[in-house]
Amino acid sequence: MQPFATVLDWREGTISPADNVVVRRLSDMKTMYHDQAAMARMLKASDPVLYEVYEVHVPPEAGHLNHCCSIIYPGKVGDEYFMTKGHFHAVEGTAEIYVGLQGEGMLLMQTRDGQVAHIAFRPGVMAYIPPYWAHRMVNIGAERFIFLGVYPGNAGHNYGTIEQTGFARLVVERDGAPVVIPNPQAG
Ligand code: S6P
Ligand code: ZN
Repeated sequence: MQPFATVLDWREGTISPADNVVVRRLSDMKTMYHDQAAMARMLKASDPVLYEVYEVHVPPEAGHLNHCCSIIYPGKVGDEYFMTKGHFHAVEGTAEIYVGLQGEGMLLMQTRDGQVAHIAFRPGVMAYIPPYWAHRMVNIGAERFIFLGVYPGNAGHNYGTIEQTGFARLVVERDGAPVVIPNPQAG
């Protein structure tokens, strides 16, 4: 294939041209927030977009690099901040790099054998997510949280494990500030 370029608008979080834009709404995340009553109340009123991902497709092979830009909107379900679904890569031995572009976030990570980690994001923070670590981003600020992701072409996504077990840590608001706490419901 030939070299190519796209344009990343790092203030807006868009990539032009993008091959695909993933749009995730509250209703796509029904079971993922700890306060199910708050989720039900919010869904009765509306079904807002929680985040979008501008994706550039490359061949799904190990030598290639997927790159995409995610925008998580500000907000909470109950006391839990808007976040991505979170996933292991389908090919678990693949890493990822996240770079913070706008806003404030928290990166939650965990392994299948019970290790957990988190990294606070502001513009310029560049995190390395090693192979075998599941990852979820959370918007802990009042503005949009925008970050770039780069990961191997063959990585794929496994959402099922996180859907079943949840994340070991939650990011919730306490006394007006974000805190990372153990998830009492984690399986
Ligand atoms: C892909 C990479 C990101 C996420 C995106 C949305 O490996 O980690 O592009 O896909 O931030 O998160 P999620 O968990 O819904 O895929
Ligand atoms: Zn990933």
